[in-house]
Amino acid sequence: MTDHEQDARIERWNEERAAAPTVTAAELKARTRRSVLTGFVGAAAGFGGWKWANGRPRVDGIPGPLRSGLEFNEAVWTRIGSDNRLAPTFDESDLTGIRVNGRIGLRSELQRENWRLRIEGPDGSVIDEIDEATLLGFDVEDLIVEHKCIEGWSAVVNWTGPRLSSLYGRYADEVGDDWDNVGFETPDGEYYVGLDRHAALHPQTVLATQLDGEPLDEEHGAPVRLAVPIAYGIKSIKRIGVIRFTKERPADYWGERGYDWYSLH
Ligand SMILES: Nc1nc2c(c(=O)[nH]1)N[C@H]1C(S)=C(S)[C@@H](COP(=O)(O)O)O[C@H]1N2
Ligand SMILES: [Mo]
Repeated sequence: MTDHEQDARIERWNEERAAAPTVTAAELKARTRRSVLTGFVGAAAGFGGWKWANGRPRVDGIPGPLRSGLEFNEAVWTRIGSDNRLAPTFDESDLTGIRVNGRIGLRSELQRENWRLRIEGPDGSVIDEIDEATLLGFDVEDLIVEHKCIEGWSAVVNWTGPRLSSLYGRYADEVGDDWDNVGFETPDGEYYVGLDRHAALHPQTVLATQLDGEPLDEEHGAPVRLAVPIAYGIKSIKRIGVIRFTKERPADYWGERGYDWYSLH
């Protein structure tokens, strides 16, 4: 694919996004509240569930049990209204340093010289296996953003590495356009996350090879980890071994354990 074709493709996606219905925050609340209330009240009426919901503490005037339904729907709706929204960026003076959190998929010893990043297409074919030197040859994005963990802490971090969209650009001919999601796995398959196309192609979604200006160390995910500033930290998988462009929604470690699949914040 030529640069021109690539540009045309990106332009078309941006137009598709711009043409997608957007809702204001107020509309969103009203719409979501309405759909939650009709859905929940309808289902609960026969069981006396409405009475139960009404007896619970209220948050923002909505009974507690309905509130969690609202939050779920908001997470879904937020995607639609926020397509071009960027996560806030910070200054170097705001950097806080980041702890090591989560070692799932990092337990086996890493042999750097044998490590490869495998790229797979929608039909399951292996498109390329990139070594570290090749990965370090990509143009990079440099971002200072907040990393938010669902456990309730956050840190301001500087991520450096190629945009995932640049990687896709490099392989767009082979990968094609017949995909809606991207799945990522550690080399041992123990940790895995999925991003939808929007999160994957978001300009702040990067394959980070540096943290706070230094090469990533192994506990933070060397040789390469994902940084997805529009989503919670659970999506920022460390030590990526496989990137798979797929039609289906990929398996997601924390999604399978009850967290919202999108986990946007
Ligand atoms: N492979 C792998 N990646 C992972 C995790 C993990 O357990 N294993 N934990 C996630 C969570 S919950 C967070 S908050 C961040 C933490 O990244 P850090 O250790 O660089 O702070 O990594 C994410 N990526
Ligand atoms: Mo996290």
